[in-house]
Amino acid sequence: MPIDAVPSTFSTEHDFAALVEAFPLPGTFLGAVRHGEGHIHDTYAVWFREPDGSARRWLLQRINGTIFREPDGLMANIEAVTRFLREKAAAEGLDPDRRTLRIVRTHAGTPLHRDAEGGCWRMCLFVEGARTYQLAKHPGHLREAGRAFGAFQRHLADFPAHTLHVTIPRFHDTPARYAAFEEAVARDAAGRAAGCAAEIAFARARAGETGHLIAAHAEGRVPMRVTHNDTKFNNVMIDDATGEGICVVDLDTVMPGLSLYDFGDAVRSGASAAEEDERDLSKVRLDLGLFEAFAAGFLETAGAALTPDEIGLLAFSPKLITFELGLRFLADHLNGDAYFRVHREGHNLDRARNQFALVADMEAKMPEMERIVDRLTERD
Ligand code: GN1
Ligand code: MG
Repeated sequence: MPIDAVPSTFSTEHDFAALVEAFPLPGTFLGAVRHGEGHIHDTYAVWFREPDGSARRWLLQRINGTIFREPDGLMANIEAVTRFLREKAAAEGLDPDRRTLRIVRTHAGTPLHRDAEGGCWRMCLFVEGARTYQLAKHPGHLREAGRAFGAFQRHLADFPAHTLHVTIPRFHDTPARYAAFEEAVARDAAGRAAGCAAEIAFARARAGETGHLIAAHAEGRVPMRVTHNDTKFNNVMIDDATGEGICVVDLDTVMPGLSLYDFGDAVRSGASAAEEDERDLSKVRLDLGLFEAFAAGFLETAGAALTPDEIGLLAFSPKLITFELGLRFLADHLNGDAYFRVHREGHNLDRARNQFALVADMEAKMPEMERIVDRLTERD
């Protein structure tokens, strides 16, 4: 990259010069800037002047150790999965460095660097010439996201799932999330329950639906697979030149799971007409055109691997995970914002309201969502 692409101001949040020294990177360190919109980790782009005078950036992240209690297991998962995906990309004649993450090990040969306070830092290659979007700009984006997440699913279909560490137990277990929400209401740690009676009532009215996917698995109708578990639309990198969804990022929660939660979460985040903390709820709705585009892309790349029961639950899954995330935001608001990073007073309550508004809109549109899936899979 030309050197004038380097930002003019840098972050002073950490001693970045000392941190980057732990990793064998070529060139002279210039500085670090905050990167991305994640709610969990601290992410920075770190800039270097290369020996030839050009500029290059890498991605440095501090893992949130409160949420991820076993950072070594987490990194073992990511290294194993990316090694596997790199081989699949190479076998298809694609560039592994643009199709999945490349983790840079420290001088000591470990995937993590621990700072003096015990903070865990990791480094990876910055995928240039591609970017993530908070909101889809057009249906083509969703189709590409669908193809990328579907390919991720298909590529990992023969990965030995039992070798993965469970980085967050019961991550997408909606009944367990519901129970945690009820506990948060009962504890009312931040004294906020009285201020969200309507949201609590909305959640309670839907308590009976939380077990549908877990039950389908328990009854042997949907299989356990290797899943991503955080398939937000903004976790797909879209190539600037070709518009192709090339790389699925944020692999922290890759674990055994149900493909329907992955499908649903991508629809929740990508096919909503508004961002997930939009306060004007009149803007929050499921865009059926975007839903169709995502489903078409996903079915194109993963469809052959899906069972009839999985396909039968595709339309339902976005509603369930949207409800689950609404429960998590509401519980976190009640707990005093202990989990998700907030940028303003009541941010988690705004997010919960937004997700519940999206649930209500999906409820109204469920027959149309079913029809779209039927049409795409020619079941009608
Ligand atoms: C968190 O930080 P981010 O955006 O990657 C969360 C997801 C939520 C998402 C909602 C480990 O992901 O489960 O769906 O926020 N990740 C974790 O924006 O809890
Ligand atoms: Mg994430």
